[in-house]
Amino acid sequence: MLSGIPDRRKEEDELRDAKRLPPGQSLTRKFPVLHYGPVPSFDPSTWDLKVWGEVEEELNWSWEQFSQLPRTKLNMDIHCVTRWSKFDTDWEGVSLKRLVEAGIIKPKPTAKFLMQHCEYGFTVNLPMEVAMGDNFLLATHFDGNPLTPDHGYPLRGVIGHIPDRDDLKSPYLWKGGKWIRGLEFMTEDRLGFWEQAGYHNEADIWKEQRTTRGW
Ligand SMILES: Nc1nc2c(c(=O)[nH]1)N[C@H]1C(S)=C(S)[C@@H](COP(=O)(O)O)O[C@H]1N2
Ligand SMILES: [Mo]
Repeated sequence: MLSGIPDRRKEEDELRDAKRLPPGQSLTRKFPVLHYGPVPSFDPSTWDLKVWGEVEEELNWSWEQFSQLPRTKLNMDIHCVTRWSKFDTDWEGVSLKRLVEAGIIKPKPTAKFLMQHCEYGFTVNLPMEVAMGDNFLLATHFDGNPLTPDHGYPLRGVIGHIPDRDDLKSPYLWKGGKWIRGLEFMTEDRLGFWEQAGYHNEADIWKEQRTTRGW
């Protein structure tokens, strides 16, 4: 509706004044879907999540086991490199930080980077200190409901910006992999799928680290 446009602009100006709208971004109230390749199906009897690499103990959780892990809720703003931002989004799932604090996942001191491994070989990398932030979640729910298939059901990484938590690095949304099946802890950094294609490795929303090739 045309009458919605001035409202959207006004809200955008308010968010900019509140320092919540990063440069080059604009507000959307929709939730666009973006990924490469098809949407996988989910079978709870065969699904698993593997944890390997620089950990004291490798793990392999069934869906039932994963569903019993301690749960965390998170409200944050998400920012897509294609220039839309969505504010005050509600997520629920499992926090890597909390799993590590609870001794459920035990990274070795040599673990410096995390690779999220997703269905069909999709990968995305993050430094450990970013993946261990309060703004990174292994999410099963969005807005009180299980994720929809195209947003990553049953499990996705999600990362964004928590207002007033400028102590945390805030990357663009692509740094959360949809349809996660593995967490690999690494000593050295390796580039994920979009990073190999020329997306910026750090992806800081405030520095507009979108790509490395100037497009
Ligand atoms: N498995 C997988 N996860 C992915 C991607 C992908 O291609 N495959 N694309 C990323 C990109 S580029 C973006 S912008 C976000 C989009 O998430 P959304 O579709 O829920 O908005 O997913 C990220 N996670
Ligand atoms: Mo993206």
